[in-house]
Amino acid sequence: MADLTALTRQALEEVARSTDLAALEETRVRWLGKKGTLTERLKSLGALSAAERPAAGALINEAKERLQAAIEARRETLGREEIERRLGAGRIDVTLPGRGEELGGLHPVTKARLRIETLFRRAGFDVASGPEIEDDFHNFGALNFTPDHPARAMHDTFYFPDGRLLRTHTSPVQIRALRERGAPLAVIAPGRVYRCDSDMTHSPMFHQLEGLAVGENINFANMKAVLHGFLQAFFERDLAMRLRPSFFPFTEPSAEVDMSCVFCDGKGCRTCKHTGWLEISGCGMVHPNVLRASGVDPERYTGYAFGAGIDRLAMLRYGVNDLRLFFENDLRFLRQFGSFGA
Ligand code: 2NM
Repeated sequence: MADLTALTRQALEEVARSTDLAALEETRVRWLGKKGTLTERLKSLGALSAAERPAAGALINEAKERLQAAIEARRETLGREEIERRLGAGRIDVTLPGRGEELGGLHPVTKARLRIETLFRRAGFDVASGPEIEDDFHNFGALNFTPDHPARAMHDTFYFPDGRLLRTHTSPVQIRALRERGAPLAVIAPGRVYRCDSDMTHSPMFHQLEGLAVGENINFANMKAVLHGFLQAFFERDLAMRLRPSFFPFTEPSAEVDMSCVFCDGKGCRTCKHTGWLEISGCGMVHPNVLRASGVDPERYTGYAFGAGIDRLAMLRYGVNDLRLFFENDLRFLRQFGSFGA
């Protein structure tokens, strides 16, 4: 048993030198496994005399227990280190954005609308909104449509069984604003409108921009300046504008607004059908009947109003040649407008 002390010291050193759990396990098997050095020692007790056996057995067992305790302690240390190392290596910053996250963007019609709102706000207009389901009075009656006006027909307007309807323009928003706030007033009303119409160039739902300014000295020249200023700001270029006589129930006089073609600068191309002009809007001085229906005295106040298609404005600004692209929501199309802003 003389060498047992030396053997134990050697075993303990090997345990201390085991730098990972696998190495430690190898050390344990080498000393305490079925064919381990200390196990062999215990087996060899049989060769000793009965008198020597108990003392020798006690010494070997004591060495075995010391070694087991040392291995257990070392295993705990190495296990803790292993956990610390893994936690350190795989540290997660939960505030980082997720992998592969795609940024969304605004729909081109939304971008156009926001741009329009910004420009008109800059010119002193409020932005108003209202219900898409309207009644006859706000959509037609107050706007000086005669009871037999063709726009009221079932084949032009979507009606509900109770007589209400999907607004066919955003004029009712302006009627509501005028009745609620009175004159003077300057508002635009952008929004969805609905008509029984669907082909290459017409969608049953589309987006309209209307504007209304009412005051004591509002005149046709004010309207012309505001519309021209808006078009040049929206398209970010100098362009010509012209007015042609027209007719609407709610304005008198009325006019169509043309602007010089943004694609050929008025020289003539396919988009402007070789005329050099694009029809972009309708406008006019608010009919006295409309002011009266909104509780405004037409002897004291005058006003101008205009209407244009936001989808068409968006097509011209972003160079989109097919209206239907706006309503199909094909991601390959929409991704081309990926960034925010106008
Ligand atoms: C247009 C053309 C001309 C218009 C009229 C009104 C209201 F409500 F004030 F009477 N809002 N918008 C108007 C005038 C709309 O669209 C082509």
